[in-house]
Amino acid sequence: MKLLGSIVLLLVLGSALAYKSYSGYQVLKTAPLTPAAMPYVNRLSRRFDFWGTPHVGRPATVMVSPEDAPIVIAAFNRMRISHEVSVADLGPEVERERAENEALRLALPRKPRVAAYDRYMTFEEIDAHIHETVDANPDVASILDLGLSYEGRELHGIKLSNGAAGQKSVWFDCAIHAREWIAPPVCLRIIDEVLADPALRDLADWYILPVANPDGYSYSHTDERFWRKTRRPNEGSSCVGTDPNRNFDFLWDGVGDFCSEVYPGSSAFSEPECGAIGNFVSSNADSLVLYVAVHSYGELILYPFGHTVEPVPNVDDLIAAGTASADAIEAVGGTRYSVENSAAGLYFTFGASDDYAYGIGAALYSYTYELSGGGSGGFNPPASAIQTVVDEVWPGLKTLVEYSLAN
Ligand code: 0X9
Ligand code: ZN
Repeated sequence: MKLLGSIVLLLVLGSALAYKSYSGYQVLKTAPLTPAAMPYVNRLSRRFDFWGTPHVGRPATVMVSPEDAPIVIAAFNRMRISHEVSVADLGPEVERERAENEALRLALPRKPRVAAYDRYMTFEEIDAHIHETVDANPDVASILDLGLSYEGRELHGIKLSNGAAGQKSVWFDCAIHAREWIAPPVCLRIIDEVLADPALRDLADWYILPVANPDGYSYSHTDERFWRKTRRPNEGSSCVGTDPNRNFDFLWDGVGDFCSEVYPGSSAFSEPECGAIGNFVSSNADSLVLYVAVHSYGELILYPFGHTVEPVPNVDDLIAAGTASADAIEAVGGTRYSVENSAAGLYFTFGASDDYAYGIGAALYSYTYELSGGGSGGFNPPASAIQTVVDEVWPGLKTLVEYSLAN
């Protein structure tokens, strides 16, 4: 018994030790960015970890280690970008949020076939939930098997369908960026709603992937709260991982530092997680009407392209559908999402999933939703905020589906 107690204590201590403390890390916040500041911020964002999407007219937020803080502050000063310290020491904040999440996980055990919106679920819990949901609804639900992640986790989503041939289809993926924990509950809510409403299944076949980067998502639970990338090691570097949202095979840009949070990978689709989604999108191009990647944070509805502000051919429809969606979100509780071209803030990106789905001609309607932020670093809305976010975003996504299928 004594031995068992010691083993448990060692395990608990071990997992606490394995978790990155973020002690001494700071969060810096700039004044609203001027257009002139954008190219500098863009350059800095290749090396330092900017949170949310840096955007002209809005403050930018960057997390810095104790070693990097003076470098970034000096760069801001040189570029005349005024800034302040918004979190002086992230360590205690992250620890508190982690303790809260752990306590909730113990206090609120998962119920079979019930998605949790009162706490953050682990990858294993979400995967179990999807399987139970499919088992309980064999007539309308099936596993969407996209293969394996780099570390061998199953890329399992769900297909919801009325079974009719020749249906149009819509796609949603969540948490391709590991730390964006508020995203999977949105995907799970879509599943709940479409299961409950046959009329939604008559509209289209629904494909939903609640955790698109399961290795990174798991790692952000066990080791580093603010992990963003995949977990594939980079040959010749101690820096692990690729930004999956720079790894898609559309205008893939091979220039990048292994250690950057936006490292695009060794080749387009070097990451199995991205290749799996890309493969699905390209092989379902005939039926796919709408592609949505759910991210956090920023309260933005972004449409293609990310590499140019030149309007795409159906830009009017993209804006109209996005605006209808934003209106539906606002009607719930007043939160206003802004509908924008991904590059409009002059933050150019290449190889993103939304641009791939649109650019290869698979989905005429393609978006990235940046949900609301919260908590110490924007990626940690308290668990008590999850329900509010899913309650307001679901009507917006439903409106988006209805609009894109009707036009
Ligand atoms: O930069 C990204 O990948 C997304 N922002 S995030 O803060 N979640 O990392 C925005 C992607 C928007 N789409 C394109 N730029 N194509
Ligand atoms: Zn993201």
